[in-house]
Amino acid sequence: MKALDGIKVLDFTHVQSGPTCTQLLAWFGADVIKVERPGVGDATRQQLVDVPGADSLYFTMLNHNKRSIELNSKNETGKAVLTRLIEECDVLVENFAPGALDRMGFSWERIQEINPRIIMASIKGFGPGKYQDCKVYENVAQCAGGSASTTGFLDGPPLVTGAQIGDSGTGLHLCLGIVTALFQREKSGRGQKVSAAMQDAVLNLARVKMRDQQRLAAGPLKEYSQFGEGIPFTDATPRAGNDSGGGQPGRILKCKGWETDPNAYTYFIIQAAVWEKVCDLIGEPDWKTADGYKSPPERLDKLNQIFERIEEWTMTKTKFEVMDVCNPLDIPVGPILSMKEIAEDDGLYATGTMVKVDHPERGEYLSVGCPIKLSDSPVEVERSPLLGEHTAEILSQVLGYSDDEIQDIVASGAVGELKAAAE
Ligand code: CAO
Repeated sequence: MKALDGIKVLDFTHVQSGPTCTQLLAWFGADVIKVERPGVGDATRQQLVDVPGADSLYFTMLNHNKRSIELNSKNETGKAVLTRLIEECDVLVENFAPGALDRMGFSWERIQEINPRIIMASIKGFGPGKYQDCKVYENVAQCAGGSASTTGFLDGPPLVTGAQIGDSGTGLHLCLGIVTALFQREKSGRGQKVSAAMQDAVLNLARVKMRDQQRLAAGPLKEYSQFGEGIPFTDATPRAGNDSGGGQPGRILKCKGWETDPNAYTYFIIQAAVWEKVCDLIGEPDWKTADGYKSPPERLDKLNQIFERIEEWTMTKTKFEVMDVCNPLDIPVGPILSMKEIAEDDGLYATGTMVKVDHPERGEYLSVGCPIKLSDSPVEVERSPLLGEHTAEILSQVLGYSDDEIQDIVASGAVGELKAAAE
């Protein structure tokens, strides 16, 4: 038994943001039915292709545990089938460009008419307002949500991050909204509309930078390195390089081998509680009691000097040796791990955080498993569906069409050619 057993999701999502959300719902046990344009499907199937003729990793890693139906939602018979799907499903998730669903004839009002219990969940780039009609991709959201202006070094341009906080971050937010709406439906008996804008999700994840924006009114941000460097603050939260975002100063420091290995670095935090242990470790025992060093506020204007001294020590160790020495002392440190190192970490496969998946077109590939572990609802990662692989079984088993009716639907051009399920 899985947490969302019995919940049917009409998955009208594409690219990354929406599929991230519906993949989580599938992992939690929902029956996720991905609706794709006949012969075309989700555009990511054919983007960033590494194995010619096979679905790309972009697609396969975002669409595990789903079923795929090919359906033309602009064809009259296709609209009738879609109406039946809306009747049958508990949740409809979509991330089309603004207005696309309305243009198909499926406004929220119409969807509610068809099924008052349905939860309709939408991702758009922006919420209501002057940018509501814009199409938006990941990096636009990172920029508009305040993340880019606060990422990077003070003397460089704004930077986007590798973590897909705009797409996958918004998908996570939407997923929580859907599960919350399902919970409320238990009492109200009604569905509702759940909306998550990518700008809002990024801003939520960059919340601490809005905290700092307001703290500027009370004077310079003393935890930022620029304070110790004597560089004046402007009226907006600046970029802070690798400074810790919180009250415990931290930096990325070089480790043994940094000259040739771009990831031979560690993150090192001088948490106040372990300051004395840090001083002993780096051979500066006097700093435990010296004026200007003994308390956290005294150290704020000399963090660069302190971290340079710590770096002299970390450069004598590999990033893993730094972990081995510091962990028993409760000094918080973390190695900068490359994707290669993560892909080779057996411990992550043991927990299901990394998985190996078989695929009929591409063979075995690595994927990231479910990062949320439920003790009573374990996740088994299954491969993504081929385009239209489940059209026939969804028409017959979920929607109850007879063989003759299915032949008529195929003849109308509303669905692609029926395929036998692949192994
Ligand atoms: N049958 C028939 N038509 C279909 C269909 C189906 N099964 N599925 C989609 N379509 C149609 C849509 O109705 C739309 O047609 P119209 O423009 O005539 O109304 C058309 O396909 C294209 O949809 P789209 O505008 O959503 O797609 P796009 O590639 O042009 O834009 C994106 C992509 C992501 C920019 C846009 O969907 C968007 O802004 N989404 C919201 C924000 C978002 O999620 N962005 C993150 C994406 S992940 O990086």
